[in-house]
Amino acid sequence: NNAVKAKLSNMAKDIKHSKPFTVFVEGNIGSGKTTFLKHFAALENVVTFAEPVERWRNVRGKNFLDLMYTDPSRWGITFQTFVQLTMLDLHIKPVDRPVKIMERSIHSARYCFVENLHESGLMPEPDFVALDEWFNWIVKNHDVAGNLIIYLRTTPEVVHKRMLARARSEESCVPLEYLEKLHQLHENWLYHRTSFMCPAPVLVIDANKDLDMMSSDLLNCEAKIRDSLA
Ligand code: DCP
Repeated sequence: NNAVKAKLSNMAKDIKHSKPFTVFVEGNIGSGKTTFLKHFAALENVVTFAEPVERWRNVRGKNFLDLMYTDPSRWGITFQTFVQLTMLDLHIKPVDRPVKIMERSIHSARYCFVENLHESGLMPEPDFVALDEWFNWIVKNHDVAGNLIIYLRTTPEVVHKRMLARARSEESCVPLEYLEKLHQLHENWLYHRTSFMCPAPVLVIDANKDLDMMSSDLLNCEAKIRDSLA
């Protein structure tokens, strides 16, 4: 860990451009993004932004995440509009360090979650179109691009077990089938690259194993970030 800190510290001194090297950590629900991010949060030259789930759970006293799972056809647009806003807020937030690492992005919200609601017939067409128009406008008018995507690749069965074990109340009725659909959307986007445009090069990591077995993967990610900056 100290070696990594020292390397990143040197890297920071070498940085000449002001836009941070921006990394998106992507993967299915329960793939370990939050824990993965915590490792990088400890490094002094990195700023991490966890996904603002707590903001989604309390929007002026209303739990939008819960509303979405309770009645996706009615509240999917409400929830995803707010997700889009909070993700944009993180994308454009200025940082004073050379590396910015975000948990998810506005891209996975659109290409995985909104796509899933739409494909499953749970989001009415006009709701989808309104969200998509907003998304296209944002991508055109704001800098939401990244430099690297770290894809925590899992199987739906593994993340299903993790999701049940952590027992987030809103997710209690999320079936394996829902995670399978999200998995396929992540796979087509980031692994097979057959669906939507990737906003950055992708580093794929086997995230079925526990994080304590992933130290070499973490170092690999560090190296990738460092090399790209060199
Ligand atoms: N969610 C959603 N639509 C989005 C983003 C997230 O419906 N555009 C939902 C899915 C989950 C919750 O919000 O119920 C949080 O999802 P994430 O997979 O982004 O975060 P986790 O905390 O599950 O990630 P991890 O377990 O990998 O740390």
